[in-house]
Amino acid sequence: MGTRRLNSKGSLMDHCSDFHTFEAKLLHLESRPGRRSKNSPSDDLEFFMKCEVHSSDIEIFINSLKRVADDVRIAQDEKVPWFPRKISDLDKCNHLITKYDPDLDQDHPVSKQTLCFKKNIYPSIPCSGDPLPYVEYTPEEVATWREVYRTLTAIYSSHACRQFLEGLQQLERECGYGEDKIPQLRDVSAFLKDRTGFQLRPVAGLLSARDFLASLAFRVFQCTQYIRHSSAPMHSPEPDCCHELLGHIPMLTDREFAQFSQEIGLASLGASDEDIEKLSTLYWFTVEFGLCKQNGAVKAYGAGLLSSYGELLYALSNEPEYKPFNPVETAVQPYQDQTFQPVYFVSQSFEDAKNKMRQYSSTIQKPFSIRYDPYTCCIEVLDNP
Ligand code: HBI
Ligand code: NLE
Ligand code: FE
Repeated sequence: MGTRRLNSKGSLMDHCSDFHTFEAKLLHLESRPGRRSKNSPSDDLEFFMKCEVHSSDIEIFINSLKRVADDVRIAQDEKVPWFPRKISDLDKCNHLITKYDPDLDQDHPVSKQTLCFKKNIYPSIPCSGDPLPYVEYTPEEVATWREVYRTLTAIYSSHACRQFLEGLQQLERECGYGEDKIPQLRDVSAFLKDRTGFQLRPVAGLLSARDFLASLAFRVFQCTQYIRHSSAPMHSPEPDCCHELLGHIPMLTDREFAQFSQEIGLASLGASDEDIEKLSTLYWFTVEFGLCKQNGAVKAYGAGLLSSYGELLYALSNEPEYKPFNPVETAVQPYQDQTFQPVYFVSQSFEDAKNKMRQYSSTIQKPFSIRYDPYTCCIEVLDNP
């Protein structure tokens, strides 16, 4: 995004098509008598405009404006995309993206409750500080949870990494996890906050990668609260509460993994669109679909695997391709968000993944550096000299 001020030659209307073509958002428009004709202002007006366009269009937009404007400038202070600096700023990080519109795509089964969440209850998402809403799930929804829980827990001991198994055990002992009821985000959030400082926030569906990653910087995990349709319990292309509660939450009870997740979030703050795309791909192949070596065997730690019986079996069969986790390569690997991944990345250990990610993040170019203050939960921005 950029901001320009221009002092237009000729008629304002002559130049509107540029604004239209680049979908420029007009932030300010002012006209005043031209300096050379104080006596007859209406004949010669100067226009000052301030607008925003997408960063990828800036150069070409500026060039076309320069043909008609005396003075075109990029506002220095707005070159860096906006990012949250305190936890309450996350109230502005809830831009949903629609991959599926259930009204248009009849093949994608979603439960009635999902539609209700998406259409009515949210997006009046609770603000930071509000108690998380309790949800009454229908008997059919609880039956779906039971089936997912039973089938997955039957294979976790051979397929899941050690940290996941320990986390799930704690949740079963101390947070009411079990097949008979869907855990409530409010209870799980309180439990997690005690362990690793992570807290949950309900969200109505897939968020933009920038918003989703930004919340991780504050140890806030944005969670869907509705459940997949009963006709497809073994795999859902989009996140649902089975994915969040079974895939992500046990991992987020682990201190090292919590740190890893937060660091991806911190790296994303104020990053360019291209860097967000790469970080989001790295998140995808680690937090969502990562594999790691443990005692000589390959185990799953990615939440997208640990919440999908179908993909968990597939990922640890000899069908898919494995590559060693290496951020520079992994960041540009195309990924699949509708069905199983064709390739998975294997880390030597979490520590190794964390060190490699840290090294990678330090190469992301930003005109400032940041520090997270855990006492105030605020981001301190330090200008680079
Ligand atoms: N939104 N609610 C939600 N949950 C996710 O897991 C999620 C998202 N938006 C983007 C996203 N994941 C991916 O782009 C990650 O790779 C960041
Ligand atoms: N495929 C996963 C599941 O079925 O639980 C969800 C993935 C969300 C990124
Ligand atoms: Fe996820």
